[in-house]
Amino acid sequence: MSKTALITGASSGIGAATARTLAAAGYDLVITGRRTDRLQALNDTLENRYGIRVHVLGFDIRDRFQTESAIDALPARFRRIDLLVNNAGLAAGLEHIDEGDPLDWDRMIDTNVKGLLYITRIVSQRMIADGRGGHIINIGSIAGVQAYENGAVYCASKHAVHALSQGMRMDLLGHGIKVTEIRPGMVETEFSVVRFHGDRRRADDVYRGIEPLTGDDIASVVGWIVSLPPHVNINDIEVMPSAQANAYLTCRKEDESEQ
Ligand code: NDP
Ligand code: 8X3
Repeated sequence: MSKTALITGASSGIGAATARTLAAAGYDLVITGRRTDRLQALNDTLENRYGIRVHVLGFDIRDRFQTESAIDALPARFRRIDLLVNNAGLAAGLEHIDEGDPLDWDRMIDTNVKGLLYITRIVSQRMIADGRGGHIINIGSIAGVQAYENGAVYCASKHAVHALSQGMRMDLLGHGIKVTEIRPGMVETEFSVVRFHGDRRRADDVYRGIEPLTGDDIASVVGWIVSLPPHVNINDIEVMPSAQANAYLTCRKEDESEQ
């Protein structure tokens, strides 16, 4: 019997790449996000290319009622979820704490922390009720173990994901549900465009002179983790571009045209 994975934030970046990787591995998919046009296009591509079944769920993960209603309304063939990839998330803003915008703080905390909690609660309840175990993969960040200047609230939200991953691993242990945290470094997706509120030049500058990770790089790590036998769990794993040592230190090649 094929397995079903639910991926939050599959309309771009790491989530979309993970959907492609898991589809290629034969998983049926539930893909979620707010931009349902993109999810529908991904749905069509994956069903045609891999012959799997995909279901699109459009909802804002910050809204508990929307999140729970969406999961409750899943068609019967998608109700049994074997793998939950908690990926939806964002950074908004990059400034000192005294200059931060509380609206940005709300978006980050409501999405990265509370949204992850809302969907984990309802999906883990179903996994437990089915009695067949399962696997939850949380996309954390190196910002979950290192704070950096101008990123206090994003880092706090990912520190929360780090703590939640450890806590839920203990809570779900007796139910045969594995919990993995993946902590990426710099991945070139829409992340920085979102962080800088659509300022693409500022976003591009983040990756200037280095080869960042891609969504596919993280997706291939997800693919490897879920390929391991049931008795093996990767608790957490940090994945960085070779040109990055930690949250503060990257080795950039200078652009000769600028000299
Ligand atoms: P993208 O901006 O490309 O993707 C973010 C995804 O999250 C989108 O599919 C978006 O869907 C979804 N999302 C955001 N807000 C909501 C919401 N309120 N409700 C539902 N879905 C939402 O960025 P990435 O792929 O890079 O980010 C994925 C995860 O990886 C995030 O948790 C991020 O913190 C983490 N990460 C990213 C790193 C990077 O350098 N890029 C490094 C470390 C971690 P939609 O807009 O359609 O709702
Ligand atoms: C994204 C990594 O360090 O660019 O989580 O904020 S960082």
